[in-house]
Amino acid sequence: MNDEFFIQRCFDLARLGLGSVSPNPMVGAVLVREGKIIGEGWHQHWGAAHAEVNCLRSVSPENQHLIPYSTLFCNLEPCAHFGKTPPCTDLILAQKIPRVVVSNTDPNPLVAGKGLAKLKKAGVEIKQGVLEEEGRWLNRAFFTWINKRRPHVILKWAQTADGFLGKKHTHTAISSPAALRLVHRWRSACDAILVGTNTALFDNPRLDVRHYFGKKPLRLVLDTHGKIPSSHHFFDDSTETWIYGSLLNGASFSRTKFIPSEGKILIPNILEVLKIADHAILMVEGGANLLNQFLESGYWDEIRVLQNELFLGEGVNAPRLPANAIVKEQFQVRQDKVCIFTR
Ligand code: AOF
Ligand code: ZN
Repeated sequence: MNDEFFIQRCFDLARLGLGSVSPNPMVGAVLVREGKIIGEGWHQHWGAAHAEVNCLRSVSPENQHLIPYSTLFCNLEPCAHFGKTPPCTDLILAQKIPRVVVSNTDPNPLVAGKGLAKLKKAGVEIKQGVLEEEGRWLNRAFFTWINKRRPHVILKWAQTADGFLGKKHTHTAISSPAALRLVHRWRSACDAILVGTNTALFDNPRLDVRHYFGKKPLRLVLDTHGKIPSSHHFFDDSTETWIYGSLLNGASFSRTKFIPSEGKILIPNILEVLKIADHAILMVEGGANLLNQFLESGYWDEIRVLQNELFLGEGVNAPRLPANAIVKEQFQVRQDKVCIFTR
């Protein structure tokens, strides 16, 4: 069994934190002695124990004596700072672990190479960069959050085979139930979902996670001209919602916040407000106008397109993919082709 095999296992463990750790990274750790895994752990919730801590805690009493003869695999460089939890490097040194293998160095300026340097200085053998590209893709939202200092922006749309989002001024169901389930899974892994006025008006979306399980993201809608009827799902106060527009007369809400705004809302402002609230992953679900605004301004990190076999003949044109978009993942969900692009 080589180092890549165990880093791959770290990725699998890390992924169990999807939807629960943002804006922290997804991290998994594995302790290996002579090719045998004797401990495993992952970062389970934001603010809770780091992967390395959970991994070492999982070692059975009869295997504890093997720790100073084992290799610790971790997809992210162990931290060297006091955050919500103490530094993982101190734990590694206290447990006398002689070898550490990582995929990515931590871009967080509080760590940024300091973790590995500290371990190296203390005589720990270090190997870094194992499956580095896979690790960066897994934690792409975290890398955006730290490197670009703003939320990771995912643009998502469903289109027909002939390139339409739907018929004009009416709701058109395009995706199959299986694809819908996938979208709800994507939602549960996001911190916030945004739609424009027309989508909210004509589709009346709930923007919830009823076809999957897990976290319900914040709903965000632009309604600066007060066009969305108060009977629409957006005003049902069922989950945390931000409405860019004016407060409804006489209505009282507990989970719905109105952000007073007039005229055009600038994308950097939306991203800034999300950032202040620690919402690090935003999915924009339409409509065409809003998606095009994100594309034209360059505020996108990922594009997810579901394409069905339907032919509509006419309707609202799907956004045009930017020239610098490259396919990163491609798969089929029943009759829907799913494509994930990055830049
Ligand atoms: C690790 N192992 O499992 C994770 C790390 O506030 P804290 O203490 O949770 O620290 C959060 C930062 O620590 C986060 O921004 C990232 O730099 C690093 N995350 N590091 O060694 C882990 N989740
Ligand atoms: Zn740590």
